[in-house]
Amino acid sequence: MGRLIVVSNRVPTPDKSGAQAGGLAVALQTALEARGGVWLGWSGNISEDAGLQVSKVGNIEYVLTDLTERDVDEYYRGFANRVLWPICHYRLDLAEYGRKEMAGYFRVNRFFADQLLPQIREDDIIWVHDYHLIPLAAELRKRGVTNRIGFFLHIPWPAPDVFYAMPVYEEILLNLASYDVVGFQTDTDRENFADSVTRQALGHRIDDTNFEMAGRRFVARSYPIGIETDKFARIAMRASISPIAKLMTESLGGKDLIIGVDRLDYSKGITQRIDAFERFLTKHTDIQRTVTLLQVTPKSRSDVPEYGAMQRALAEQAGRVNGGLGTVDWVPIRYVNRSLSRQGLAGLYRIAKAALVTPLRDGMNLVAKEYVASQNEDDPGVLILSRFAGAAHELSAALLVNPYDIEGTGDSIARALRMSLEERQERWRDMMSVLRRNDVFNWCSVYLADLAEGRALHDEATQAWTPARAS
Ligand code: ADQ
Repeated sequence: MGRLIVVSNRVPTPDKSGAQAGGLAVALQTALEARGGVWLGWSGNISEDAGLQVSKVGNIEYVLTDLTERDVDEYYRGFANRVLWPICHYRLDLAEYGRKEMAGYFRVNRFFADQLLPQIREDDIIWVHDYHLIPLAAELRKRGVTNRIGFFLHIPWPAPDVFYAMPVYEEILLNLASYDVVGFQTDTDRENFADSVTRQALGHRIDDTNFEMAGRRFVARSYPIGIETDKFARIAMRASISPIAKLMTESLGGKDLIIGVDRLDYSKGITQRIDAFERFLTKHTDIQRTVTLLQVTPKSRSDVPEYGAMQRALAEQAGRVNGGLGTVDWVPIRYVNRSLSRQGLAGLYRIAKAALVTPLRDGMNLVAKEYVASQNEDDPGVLILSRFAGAAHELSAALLVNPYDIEGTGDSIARALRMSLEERQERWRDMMSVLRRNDVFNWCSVYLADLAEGRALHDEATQAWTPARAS
């Protein structure tokens, strides 16, 4: 068995403070540790020094590189987060396409390929993560790499007409043919991808999962990502008596808690959620004052202009609702711009009667899964989940809502708060069995099994095809 090489934009290097890594990092580290391997990516630092920072922990070598200010501006803030991210989340209105940024995106991918090349051994398998690095395999193939290379897209793949609005869509699509396995979160994403390929006759579909494009055969399948289900459940059980959960319970003064936890991002539907909560408060006046919404939203990507504007708009919105409906002894919305520890989050999830997970679009949404795993089976809370989150494909026992339907979502809040114990338990058991079946370790091993398979086919199919390069 060859080693595993993981490449992602950012690399979660083990934290000296002992803080626990998220589920994805734990699963990948477990796979890397078992096979031995390398995890390569951006250090998060900006400098003109292209030297690699290498450290070894157990069986895993972490290889980090700084990027220059220009690289970060064009590749990360520019093309990745102002073109690919909004387009994949159906926000064509927010996409700021520029040739300079696109060229920077391809340039940084070439740079990563150059850094990775000396690390690769003959029987290594390479797993590339997310939209920042789509062209990486094509760049490696140009450099003569014939290893198995897989790609996993953590965010949605949009409907073809949305995708085609990106001026450089053809090149992005063709670059994916250099992978052996292209993984998506849901079948809908995979079908959108298939339609994007076939509608413009850029390639063809051999069967459900096998495609041919640009002279290469590859597999495209969905691999819904999971969480560390059992561990999260254990943490939540202990965390329900943690200081933060106690403090929260005391400060609620007997009121019910509804929780929302999201990075500050326009895809998460936080504005619409606050509107829906306000509608619930003004329509269901009998239970209005029995509940408080805690919205925990750490800032992210603050240097991308849309995010800074959204930060201000949300703070104003929460303030307006509190000012209009709050009383001296009751604040409807507690809005917190902070990160919390996993224990802290798990404790809050566990005491919350309902979670509002209402993204306008989301690849998967792990918060939905974490909330379910954190519940007490004797008295579980209700998950109110957007049908546009990837998680809705698996968690169909949640209260599914359309986040654009403000009144409907508001009514679902009332329904959640009034739901019988029996119905809550039935829904929870259903969701929990899905989460136990497909946790993050299962996700990782199913993907890697597909990636490791079919070497013979791959050896035959690897051709000296090189996609046109943006410069
Ligand atoms: P994200 O868009 O970051 O991930 P999500 O799946 O919800 O979205 O994951 C967020 C993670 O951050 C969760 O584990 C959550 O606990 C944590 N988190 C959020 N707020 C926090 C806070 N205040 N304090 C501490 N932790 C917090 C992308 C895609 C998703 C996809 C994931 C994984 O956009 O659709 O599910 O990758 O593939």
